[in-house]
Amino acid sequence: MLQPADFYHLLAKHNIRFFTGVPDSLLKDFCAYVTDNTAPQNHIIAANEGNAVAIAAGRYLALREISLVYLQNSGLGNIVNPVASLIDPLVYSIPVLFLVGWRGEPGIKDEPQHAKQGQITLGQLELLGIKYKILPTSFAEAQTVLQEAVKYMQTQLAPFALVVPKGTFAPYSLQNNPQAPYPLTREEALQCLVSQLTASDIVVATTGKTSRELYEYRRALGQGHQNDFLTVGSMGHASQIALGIAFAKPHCNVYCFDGDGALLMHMGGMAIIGSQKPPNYKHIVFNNGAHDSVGGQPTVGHLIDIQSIAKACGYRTVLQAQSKEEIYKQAQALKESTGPALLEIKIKKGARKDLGRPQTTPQQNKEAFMQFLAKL
Ligand SMILES: Cc1ncc(C[n+]2csc(CCOP(=O)(O)OP(=O)(O)O)c2C)c(N)n1
Repeated sequence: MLQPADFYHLLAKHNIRFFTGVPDSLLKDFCAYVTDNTAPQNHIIAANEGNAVAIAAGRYLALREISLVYLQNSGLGNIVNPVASLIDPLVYSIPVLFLVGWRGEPGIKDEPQHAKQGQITLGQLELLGIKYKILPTSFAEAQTVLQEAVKYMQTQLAPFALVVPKGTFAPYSLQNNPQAPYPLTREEALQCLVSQLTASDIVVATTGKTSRELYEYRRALGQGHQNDFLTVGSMGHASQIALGIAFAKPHCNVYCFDGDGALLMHMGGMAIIGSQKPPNYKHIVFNNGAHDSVGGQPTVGHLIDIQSIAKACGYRTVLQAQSKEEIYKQAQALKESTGPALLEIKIKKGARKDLGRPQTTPQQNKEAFMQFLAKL
C-alpha cells in the first residue's frame, strides 16, 4: 500500500503543491492527508469536479504550475466539458494531474451505482484523450509512474490521470476534524422528520448515507420503501428529480432530502426551483458542513447562508431546525406552508458504523416507487 504522506511528498518534489477536487471514499486517506498538511490557500475542496478543473486551469494560467485534481470516477462526467473545451491540447492546452478513485472496477465487488461507471472509466479517459496509468501500490513504481506523468504533462501541455484502485492508499485518519456544535446526527434528524410524514408523501433522497439511513429507518418501521426514490448515484441531482416529480404530481407533497455537499455541487438547481415555484415542493437540507459519506472532508455548508440563498432564489417558505423539538415543529409548518419551502437542519457529522445498504436493486426501487406514484 502507498502511504499518503509518501505520495504527497513525491508530488511536492515535482512541484505539485496545489490540490483541488471533490472527496471520494477510495481517496479518503490521501484527501485527509492533504487537508491536514496543506495550507488552506493551496487546497480548495471544489463544489464539483468540473469546477476543480477550472480552478487548476486558473492556477496554471497565473503561475505555470501543475495542480492535482482529485475525484471519484463518478465525477468524470462533471469534468467532460472543461476537459474537452478548456484544457485539451486542441483548445488551451493546459496540463492537469488527475487522481481518479476507481469505484466499480470490473471484478471487484461494489455498489450498483458504480457498476456502469466502473466499466467505462478507462474508456472515458481514452475518449477524452487523457493519458493515464494505474497508480501502483509500491512507492518505487509510483515514483516511476509519476515521473512519466510529469514529463508528459510538461512536454505535451496536456492532462494526465492516475487511476486509483481500491486499497491503494494506506489508512490515514483526518486530524483536522472539527465537530459542529449541533445536537443531532443526520440519522437522528432524518428519523424525526420521517416520523412526521404521511403515507402519501413522496421522498427523493440524495446520494450517500442519507439514502442508506432512510432505507434502514423505513425497514425498522415496517413501512416498505415505495415512497422513497433513493438517488444512489448522480450526486447533486436529487433536487431536480424531485422537481420533475413535483410538477407531474401537483396534488402530492414532494420532499427532497438533500445534503449540503450535494446542494453545493449543482446549486443552480435552487434558482430553478425558486423560480418555477411548485407549491408542493419541500426541500430538506441536512447540513453537516461535510462530505460525511466519503470521509468527512469539509464543505462550505456551515460558512454560507443557505436560508438566505433559498429566499433570494424565490422559495416561498424558509425554515430552520437543530433539535428534535424544532424538527417536529417545522415539519408541521412545512405541511401547512405553500412551497417551494426549504428546511435547513443543521447537524453534526457522523454515522453508525454498522449502517447497512439497500437490499433492493435500483431497478426494484424504481419499480416500487413508480407503482406507488401511479396510484397517487
Ligand atoms: C459526481 C460525484 N462526485 C463525488 C461523489 C462521491 N460522493 C458520494 S457521497 C459524497 C458526499 C455527499 O456529501 P453531502 O451531500 O454533504 O452528504 P453527507 O454525506 O455529508 O450526508 C460524495 C462526495 C459522487 N457520488 N458523485
